[in-house]
Amino acid sequence: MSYKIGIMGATGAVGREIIEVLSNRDFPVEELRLYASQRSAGKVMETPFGEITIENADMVDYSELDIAFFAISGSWSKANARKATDAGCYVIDNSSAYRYDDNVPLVVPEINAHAIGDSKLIANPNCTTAIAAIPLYALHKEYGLKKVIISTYQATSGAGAAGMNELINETRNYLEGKEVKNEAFVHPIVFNTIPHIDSFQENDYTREEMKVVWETHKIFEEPDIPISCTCVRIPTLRVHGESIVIETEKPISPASARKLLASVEGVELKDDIENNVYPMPLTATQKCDVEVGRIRQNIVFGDHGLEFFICGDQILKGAALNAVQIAEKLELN
Ligand code: 2RA
Repeated sequence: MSYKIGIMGATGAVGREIIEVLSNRDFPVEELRLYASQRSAGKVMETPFGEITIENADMVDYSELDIAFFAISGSWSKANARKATDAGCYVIDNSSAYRYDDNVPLVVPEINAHAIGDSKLIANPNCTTAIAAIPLYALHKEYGLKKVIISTYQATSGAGAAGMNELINETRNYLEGKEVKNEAFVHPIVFNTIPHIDSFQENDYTREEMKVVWETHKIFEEPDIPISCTCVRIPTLRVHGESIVIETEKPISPASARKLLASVEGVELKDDIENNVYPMPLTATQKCDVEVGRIRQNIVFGDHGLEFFICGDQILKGAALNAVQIAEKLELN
């Protein structure tokens, strides 16, 4: 059996990556249709499935599709998702529009594929959450998470192709002594770090930081684990790094955690400090697995505490790969 697939937002960084992932994972595609704004409609895209003419995303007949990947904006998803599911099409939504809706499953397939049930609309988590969830859930199952504190080092790809281009252009302009103009980020990102991603909330955390809390609770089905996060944008292209400190219910040692994590689907253990091997954006780029390393006993929580660093490709596990993995779990007729 193969399926009619639509990608909404096909010209964006995530949309383009979904096309590649569908091809790399041999997803059974009968027909691939690409959609974007009116501005891009009519242009032709080279894809592993051949040349495809982009169609206007506001003119879709969803009854002609089995699965639609939404990689546009939250407001666009809100306006279109139910239209699509009412027409019998599955929607995998990459925006935050439905992530916190109790009636819509939020899924990392390695963890909670069961949550999909018979829902035709499935939300894909925020990249920062999805990447951290892979090692964290395995540690939670084995040792019980009592507290989680995360600090992130997020790539410009989080703001899409515009964010990546801004880093490249600002760097070029800076080195050529030209004026550096920022648009995608609230400050210049070249030679800078910005502790501000998404909007500030009433509690002075940003929405990006609270997404990690809300989404991890929902995916783990554990609403009471205390989680805190600080999200920082750094001048890298497409991999998010995260420093994670956990306090656990049961005693935990770096050796036992390493042994466990080495066997977890979606984790690549990179933890050999003698040889300077640890997770880095340069090595995690274009990788499906999340690199995990710098595993050590946390000196605050002692034998109930662990500290480690992870790097995950924001466009892959943080978006496109997770979305396609969700599609692989759908029970399509
Ligand atoms: C970011 N997490 O990195 C966001 C993208 N979804 O900006």
